[in-house]
Amino acid sequence: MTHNISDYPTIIREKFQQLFAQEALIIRSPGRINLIGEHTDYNMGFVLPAAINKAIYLGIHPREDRLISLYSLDYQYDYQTNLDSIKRSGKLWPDYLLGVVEQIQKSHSLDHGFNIVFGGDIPPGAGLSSSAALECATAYALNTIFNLNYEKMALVRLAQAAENEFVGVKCGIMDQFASMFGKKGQLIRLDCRSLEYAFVPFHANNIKIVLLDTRVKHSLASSAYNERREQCEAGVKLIQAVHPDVLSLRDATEEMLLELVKPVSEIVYTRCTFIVAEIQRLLNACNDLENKDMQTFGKRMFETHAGLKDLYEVSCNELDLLVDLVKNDPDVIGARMMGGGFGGCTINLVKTEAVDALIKKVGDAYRDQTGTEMLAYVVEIEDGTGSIVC
Ligand code: GAF
Repeated sequence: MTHNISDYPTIIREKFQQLFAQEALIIRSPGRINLIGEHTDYNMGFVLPAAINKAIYLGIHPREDRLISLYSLDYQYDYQTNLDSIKRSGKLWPDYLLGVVEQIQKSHSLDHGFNIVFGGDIPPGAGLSSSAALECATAYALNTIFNLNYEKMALVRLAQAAENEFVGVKCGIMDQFASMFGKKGQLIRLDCRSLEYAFVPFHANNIKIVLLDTRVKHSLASSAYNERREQCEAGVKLIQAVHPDVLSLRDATEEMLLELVKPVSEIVYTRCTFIVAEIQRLLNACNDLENKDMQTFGKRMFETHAGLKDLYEVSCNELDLLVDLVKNDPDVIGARMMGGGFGGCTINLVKTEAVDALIKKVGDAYRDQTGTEMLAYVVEIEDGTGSIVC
């Protein structure tokens, strides 16, 4: 069930009262987009994400006992467990919250359980990081109600560790970082090695960020993601035999790949060439932004898509179709698949006056060719995780 975004805090508050007769603290934690720099985070490169105006809203209140009581507004079912028996639920959403509790318990012994009600308007499975948003919301909420004194960066790491260790997806740091640190109107240029970051204003004069949702999520998404990561690590190992100072693909060059990786494994070489090129592409794209050269920036987005499709092989027919349908449209400045891949959304920079017509045109063609109804979200860049005062 979906609700109007502005209603969420009120609906959660009311549901909380109804279920637990308590006044909930409400946390908002947003989804993310990423303009360019895909699969570069776990290779210690750079990314250029931003938090958006689609978010998870989570109400929380401590309990007297050690019970954990969770309720999903959108899926309309609850899940209960105990602080002393946290294990994987085998269900759709509880693991994102329980993984965070498990991480926190590594350094704090919590004395009290808690009640949670949550919901939101981040479409699940669309590649907008609803899971990272839920992890960040949970981490921020527990930190607040139990006065745990974690810095925001520690909460990001904790949320990422929950996804890596409990959920089992070896994701990088981008999604949790963007959700936690997002800032209205600003992209985040994040160095995933040093975790230094800078806000970069998005020169969106007359340009809208339009997400076109394939509505598909192919099942190999998380296994292929972990496999890509392993291939990158394999490439680094081969290079390290001669260049021990190369710690990740961030430090590798095309020459090193040619000389040391290609002779051993063509597939590992192909994956690694994409990453090395993508890290450089992001740096160039940041210069384009600084020069307010959105046309060149947009071209690089198309190049990223081509690399993700042909070299990294994480795209799918539906994503390729959505990019092909806008590729020669003069009102589209740039487009590409976004996030981990194998489904979800494309991100498109579109001239404002052309947005409605473009969505209609692409939606019709997508329906004709796939039989699936495409969805479109025109998103704004918003602040990151925080509590809501209503
Ligand atoms: C997913 C992961 F969670 C991120 O860490 C990142 O690797 C992304 O895919 C690809 O850029 O969203």
